[in-house]
Amino acid sequence: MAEQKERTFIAIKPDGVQRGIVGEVLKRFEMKGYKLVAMKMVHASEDLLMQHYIDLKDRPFFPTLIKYMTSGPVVAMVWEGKGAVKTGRVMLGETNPADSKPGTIRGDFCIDVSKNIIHGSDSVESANKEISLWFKQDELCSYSSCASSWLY
Ligand code: IDP
Ligand code: MG
Repeated sequence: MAEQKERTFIAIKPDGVQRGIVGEVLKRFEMKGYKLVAMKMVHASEDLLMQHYIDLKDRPFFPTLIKYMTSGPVVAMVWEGKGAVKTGRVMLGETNPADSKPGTIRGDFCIDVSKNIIHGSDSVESANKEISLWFKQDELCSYSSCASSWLY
């Protein structure tokens, strides 16, 4: 049962919001069978993004990345289910859309690494960190999904 409670943090970046890809992303995660436990639109602060991307602070593209991510609202979400972190990353595709296979979100909807439309946690540990950074505990909804017995 515990493995079905794995959570990942997914965020549609400002370009994904502007380009109208929010519904498509929601659809893919819903159709897969993952459970939406939190979602909000937020124009994130530089401070929040610096914390979110702290591991990349010494990379040459860091300032551009922060500027990109603060350039407009993002749609932040938490999805729950077995293998949500790893499978979520597979659904996203590679960091560089050029290396992403068709059928993945980045493979289907974007071209350049600097505008790759979506974020997904890369481990359970970073998912937990990111979820607590972006969401307050009371923003995470607790409910049972009627689909769960048909998925597991
Ligand atoms: P990830 O988003 O697939 O986990 P990371 O290596 O964690 O990839 O990088 C975070 C984000 O930084 C990427 O999604 C992308 O938006 C941006 N990024 C990564 N590498 C480059 C680059 O070489 N140039 C510009 N932006 C980059
Ligand atoms: Mg990453």
